[in-house]
Amino acid sequence: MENSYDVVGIRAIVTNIFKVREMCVQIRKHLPEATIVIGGHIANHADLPGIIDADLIVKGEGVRWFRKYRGQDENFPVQHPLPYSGFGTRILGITLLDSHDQTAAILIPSVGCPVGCNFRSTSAMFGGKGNFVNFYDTGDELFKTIHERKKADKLKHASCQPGSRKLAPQLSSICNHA
Ligand code: B12
Ligand code: SF4
Repeated sequence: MENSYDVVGIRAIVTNIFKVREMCVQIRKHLPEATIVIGGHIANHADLPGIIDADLIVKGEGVRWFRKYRGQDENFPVQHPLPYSGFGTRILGITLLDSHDQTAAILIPSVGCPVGCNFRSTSAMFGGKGNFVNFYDTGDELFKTIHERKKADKLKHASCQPGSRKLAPQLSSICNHA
C-alpha cells in the first residue's frame, strides 16, 4: 500500500455484498489501523453488520455525513466532481478506446427520487418514498455547472439524473443547451 489512509469509504448496493465483504477483509489486512465506513443502498440490508467486518454503516446522504464526521461545515455548497460516464470499457475481451468527446459527464443534482415508483427503493434512505435531497436548487445553478464542465473538457453531451419535481422538466433542455 503506497498510501496510509485513516478512513476507507465503500459505496455499494446489496447485490455486491460479498465483494464488499472481501474488500473489508483486504482492507483489514493491508490497513489494519483504518476505519472502514460503508454507505450507499447496501446500508439498508438489515443483517449487514453480521456479514461484513466494517466500523461504521451509514444510511442516507453521505456528503454531509462525511463533512460532519471530519469536523467540517456540513452545509457548505456541494463541490460536485464531474466524472466521465464511461472509461476503461471492455467488451468481449476487447478494450475500447477512451475518448472524452465520445462520452458524457455525469452530474447528480440530487439523491432519492420524487416520483417514488412502487417497485423501487430509491428514496428508502432519504426519508422514504418520494423524498429526496437536492444538491442544486435552481436550473441556473445546474446550467452554470454543466456549461463550465462542457467547456473545460470539450464535451458534447451531459447526462443528468432527475431528482426534483421542480427541476426534472428543465433537465433535458439544460443539458442540451449548456
Ligand atoms: C446509475 C445506476 C446504475 C448504473 C450504474 C452505472 C455506474 N457506472 O455506476 C447501472 C445501469 C450500471 C446500474 C446497474 C445495476 N443496478 Co443500479 N442504479 C443506478 C441509480 C439510478 C443511480 C445510482 C447513483 O449513482 N446514484 C447517485 C449516488 C451519488 O447516490 P448514492 O449511491 O445513493 O449515494 C449517496 C448515499 O447513498 C450516500 N453514500 C453512497 N455511498 C456512500 C459511501 C459512504 C462511505 C457513505 C458514508 C455514504 C455513501 O451518499 C451519497 C450522496 O448522498 C440507482 C437508483 C438511484 N436513484 O439511486 C440504481 C440502483 C442503485 N441500482 C440497483 C440495482 C438493483 C442494480 C442492478 C443489480 C440491476 C440488475 N439487476 O442488474 C445492477 C448492478 C450492477 C453491478 N454489478 O453493481 C438498485 C439497488 C437496490 C439495493 N437495495 O441495493 C437501485 C437503488 C435501484 C432500485 N431502487 O432498484 N445501476
Ligand atoms: S428513479 Fe424515480 S422515476 Fe425512475 S424508476 Fe426509480 S423511483 Fe421511478
